[in-house]
Amino acid sequence: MNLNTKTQIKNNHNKAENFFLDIKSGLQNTPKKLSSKYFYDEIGDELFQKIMAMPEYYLTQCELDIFKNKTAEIADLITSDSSPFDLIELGAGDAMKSSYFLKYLVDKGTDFTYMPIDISGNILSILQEKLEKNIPELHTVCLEGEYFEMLNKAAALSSRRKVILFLGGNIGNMELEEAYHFCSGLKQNLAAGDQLLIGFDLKKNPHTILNAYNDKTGITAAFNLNLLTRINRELDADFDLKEFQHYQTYDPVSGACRSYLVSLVDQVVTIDQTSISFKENELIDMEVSQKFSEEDIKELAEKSGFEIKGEIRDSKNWFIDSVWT
Ligand code: AVI
Repeated sequence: MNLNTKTQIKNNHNKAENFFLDIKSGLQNTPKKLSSKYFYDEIGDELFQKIMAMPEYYLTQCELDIFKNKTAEIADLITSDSSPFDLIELGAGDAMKSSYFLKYLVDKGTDFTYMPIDISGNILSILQEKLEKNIPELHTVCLEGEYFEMLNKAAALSSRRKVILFLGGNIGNMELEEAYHFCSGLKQNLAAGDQLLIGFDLKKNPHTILNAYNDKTGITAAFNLNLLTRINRELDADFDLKEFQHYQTYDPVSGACRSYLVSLVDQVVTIDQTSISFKENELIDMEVSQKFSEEDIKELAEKSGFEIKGEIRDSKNWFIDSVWT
């Protein structure tokens, strides 16, 4: 396959079936749980763009500060081995931050292929169009699907060394045990010399963190509720959105920032042919956005078999991009 093209590789196999099974089993669980990976349909993508533009949601500005103002430092860490590489971005979204880095590498004449992986085909199409317009010299292969499945695809397409980007604090959307399994899995998928650049939102003033997920404008609430709309549309369900309310918590000791939807009444919701009962005040666990200390990051790297090669912090010292090998 010629990688010097703008390519989009999809894997829609079983996508709808997996969505149905995950949602049904999550809602039959005690406590009820939905996976935040399903937030990102077309409307979810738009709402997330709005979240990233909110003044309260500091994460984007912090990592943007790193990618805009410390680009050379990132490049020094990642391109210390001058051999050509594949730059694979997990959960690339619209690559708002990484595009500064892509432009920098292209301007320097670096030999690399950019491979964004995302579960949302919609956002990948938007990204591809944007990159074609803004960095036409960039070699891009878009991979639509789950991370590990698409990492295997990327490995099958090219045998060059890999640099993985996992930005935005996405690792925080996993429970700690899940994050450890995820990082160990990544390590097992990488060869000697491959690298991982991973973004962590740091523990900080608890008010700052809670405000980022509890905005007065209600955008984060709409982001959570949109998953119910998606389930109604795609799985023929009848959630009444007025009967659910967003509730956010932050525990500064564990660093877990969690969002829930609260059922406001006793109610029964039907999904396809399955009835799900809710008691008044019963919760659906929607998302964790884990915050980390430096020790937490070190522990996660070591436990999953990585060595920390370096790190870059934003000027407020609120966010770290850590380079692991
Ligand atoms: C994508 N992820 C890192 C976001 C976060 O901060 O956990 C998702 C998000 N949820 C609510 N606001 C933003």
